[in-house]
Amino acid sequence: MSAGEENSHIRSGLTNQLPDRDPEETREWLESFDQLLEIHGTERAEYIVRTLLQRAGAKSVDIPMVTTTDYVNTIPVDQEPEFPGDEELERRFRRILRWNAAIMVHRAQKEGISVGGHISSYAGMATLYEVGLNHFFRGADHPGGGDQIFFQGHSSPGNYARAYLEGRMSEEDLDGFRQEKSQAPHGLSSYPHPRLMPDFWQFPTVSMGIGPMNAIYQAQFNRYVQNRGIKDTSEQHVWAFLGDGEMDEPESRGMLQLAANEKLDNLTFVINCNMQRLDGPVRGNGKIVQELEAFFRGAGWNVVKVLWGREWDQLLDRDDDGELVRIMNETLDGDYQTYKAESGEFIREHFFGRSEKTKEMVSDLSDDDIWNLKRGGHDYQKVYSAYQAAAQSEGKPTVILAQTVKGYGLGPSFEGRNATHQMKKLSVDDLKLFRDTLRIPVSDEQIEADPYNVPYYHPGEDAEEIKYLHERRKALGGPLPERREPVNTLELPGDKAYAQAKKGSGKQQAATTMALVRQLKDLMRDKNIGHRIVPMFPDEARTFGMDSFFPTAKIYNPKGQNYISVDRELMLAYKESEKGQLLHPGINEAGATAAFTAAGTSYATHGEPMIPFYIFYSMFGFQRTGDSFWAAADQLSRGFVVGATAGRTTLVGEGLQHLDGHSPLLAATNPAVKHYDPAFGFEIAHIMRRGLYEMYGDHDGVEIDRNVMYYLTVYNEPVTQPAEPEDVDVEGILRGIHRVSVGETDGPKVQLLASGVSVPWAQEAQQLLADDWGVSADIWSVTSWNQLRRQALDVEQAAMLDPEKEPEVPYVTQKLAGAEGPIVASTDFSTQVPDQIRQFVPHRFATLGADDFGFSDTRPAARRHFRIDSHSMVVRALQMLADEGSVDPSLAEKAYEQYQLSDVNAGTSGAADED
Ligand SMILES: Cc1ncc(C[n+]2csc(CCOP(=O)(O)OP(=O)(O)O)c2C)c(N)n1
Ligand SMILES: [Mg+2]
Repeated sequence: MSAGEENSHIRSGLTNQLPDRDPEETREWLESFDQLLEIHGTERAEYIVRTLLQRAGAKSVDIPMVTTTDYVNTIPVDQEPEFPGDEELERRFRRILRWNAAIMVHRAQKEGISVGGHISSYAGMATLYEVGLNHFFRGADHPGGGDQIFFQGHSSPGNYARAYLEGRMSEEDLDGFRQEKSQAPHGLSSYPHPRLMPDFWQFPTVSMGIGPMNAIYQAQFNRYVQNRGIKDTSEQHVWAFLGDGEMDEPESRGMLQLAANEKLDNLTFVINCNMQRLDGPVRGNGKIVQELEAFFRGAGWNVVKVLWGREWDQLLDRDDDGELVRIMNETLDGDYQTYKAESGEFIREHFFGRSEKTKEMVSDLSDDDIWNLKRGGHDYQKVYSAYQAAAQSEGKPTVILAQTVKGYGLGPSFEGRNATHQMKKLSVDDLKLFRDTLRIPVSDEQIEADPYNVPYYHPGEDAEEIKYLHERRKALGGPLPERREPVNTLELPGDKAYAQAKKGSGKQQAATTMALVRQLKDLMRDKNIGHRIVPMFPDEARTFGMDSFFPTAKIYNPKGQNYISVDRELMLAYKESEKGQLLHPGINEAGATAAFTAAGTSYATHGEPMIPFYIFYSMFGFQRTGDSFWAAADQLSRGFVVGATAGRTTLVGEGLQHLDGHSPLLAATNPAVKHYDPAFGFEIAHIMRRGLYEMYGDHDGVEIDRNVMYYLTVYNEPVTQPAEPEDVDVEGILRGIHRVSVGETDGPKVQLLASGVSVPWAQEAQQLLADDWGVSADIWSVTSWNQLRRQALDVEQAAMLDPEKEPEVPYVTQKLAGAEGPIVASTDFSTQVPDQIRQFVPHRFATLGADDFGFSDTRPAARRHFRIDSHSMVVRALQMLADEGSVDPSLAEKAYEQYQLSDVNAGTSGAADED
């Protein structure tokens, strides 16, 4: 790929049809260019043209973009700032870091332990971390607030090794790597997991692709709190360390536009381009750096390439005719990788040997000298220059593309090898070589005595390099990573904020989505927490009736609203503002989940509790972005997620891909998520109030987990919202089940358990059972099948662990203890949802659910198809009563006929309206 070919689009881009208004002047310019080329050669000519292009850009002369530049460092040598650190001292402790990181992983492979780990990634990225940690990354005590650093997941050994040198971790801690329980309290998590090490890690990163997304939204959120006047974050910078392989994830690239559009110059991606992923080369036949350069630049980012160490400077300086740059441009990544797994001699022959001129250039260098021509990502000076350029970038986020060698310094068995990613052990020979390279004072005897327990090395607190290391971190505001939780409680709204929901909807009908939105509005009016609420919706506000928020709360847009809005005259005009409260990520559930995570962890990251309410189409929540919710849970996020338009039959007219019959099950798999499926507005009010209390209430010494996400499924079918009963069973609502109606017929008893939108069907069924069959049904609203199951399992577990003690009875069992007759449980979800409580129910138990894919039809037809409607409940109840001998078996058959249960057109459960 020569520069000329690469940039050919410039010519096509500039094809212009304007007449030449001054041919004479044009000719003079062309002549001077020709002269320049003739006298000073291609390289100089390229340089001048590039400089002119830069100047043109700076003066806003519109020139089509150059998507890639030559395969050399972006920052010219003469523009490199002076490195302010003590390079020798830094190199000294960096060697120790690399030793201890590798030894920690190696020691964890002892016989009988063998818990894995990664050595090579950190070895290759140590300089990238260290330049940041010694000169750029601010700790939490910095006057401007701490930076937020997304460390690469599988490079965690490097972070632990540093914490050891800093005295934050002991040898015992390092020996607890990946043995979290068996070595507790010294266990260390494999990767950055705030949930497992809440004082250390801030951001979970190891699921590839989530780190880049979350970093972008963290940077956006920092601006959001700034613009809304909640916190001055102007000095805080977000840095994300990513692998070149990780950049293959669509999530890694899919949100770049947002960062550019919002001019997030508080964000830097550092991509470690070691040209390798897990199995082998990232782009063996191509050039990942060039690909990423074009991609990021196209998205509007500032791109800084750090490809070559200082040893190359004088060679490039002598490259008058651009021959060296040409072979640099043309060499494939697969070859670059191989060079570093071979030798100086090999590089002389296969790289420099490609052209007589370049061969000649290195004729006076020894093979060792050639071997020591380093990659830019291992050079302090070059990396420092790049970081400074990133820190000073204005108006654009920066990506640093740093070329490195995977397994750097680990010797020939590791460096650049395809298998290096997964190599966890060092042979005795590797250990000795590694020790020699790093100059670690560990003897052959020490290595040979017990090759699995090779000693760590710490030069002592008084060593010059350790003092320096401490000084640097002190000057930058304390250690990193570090997670703090400065604020935990808020003054929460009292009864008044929830009063409306208690009244019900009177004669009108309203969907639970509406009830939730109304409640949210009331909370947003609260003087203490109202401004802390962050409603967010991926382009569905109108679907959920939240367009009513637009004119008052306004949609956050750092640019404000610079156009004449088409609906400006309307009451519910679409209003954007730099102070807007609503986050509208576009049609972007992944982005919204990332925004949720940033807002939901602000209590820790910024010491400013913010309360996200992320409202989405329930089908596109846990199913689509389950991994992001997993990361949100890891990051100890707090907040509310709302699956609106829930149910497999309720979202009328939509089809297979919209109809959610299983999100409660997906939510159940996330231990930090509490799912509720409320039927009525007053239940919603109690649930939201409890959620806020758990997250930010004063717990008065009682241990209650604050790090929870409340997931509420709400529906768009209008139903009669009853007023809250006088004797409302609040505890029942919050723990998962409460009785909403007692059957008053004098006859056999049955219990109808329902949740969400199926409670009204149970109400119809109660009536039918009484009127047509003389059966008395009680109705229970099961607000959380998931929580009932969890509590019951906890109780069983406790009983197993303490057999002497009188076992506690699960809550659901207690609640249903006195209830008579069989149980029919139904939901608008699949049967697995209610089936979760089956073993804890002391009754005959049948579940009705929508188990197949959803489809488009009217609500009554769909519910009849799945046999979950009120008539199906009646027939099922009669069958069960017959099984028990409480009614004549012919009743069920009669009911089946009478209600035409086999006819989908005979169903009546469900309104035709939407809300
Ligand atoms: C979503 C996801 N898929 C797969 C993995 C397993 N994995 C861990 S590291 C890795 C290779 C990473 O390569 P790269 O991003 O280039 O990192 P580096 O070369 O710096 O180690 C893979 C596939 C993962 N962590 N996350
Ligand atoms: Mg890589």
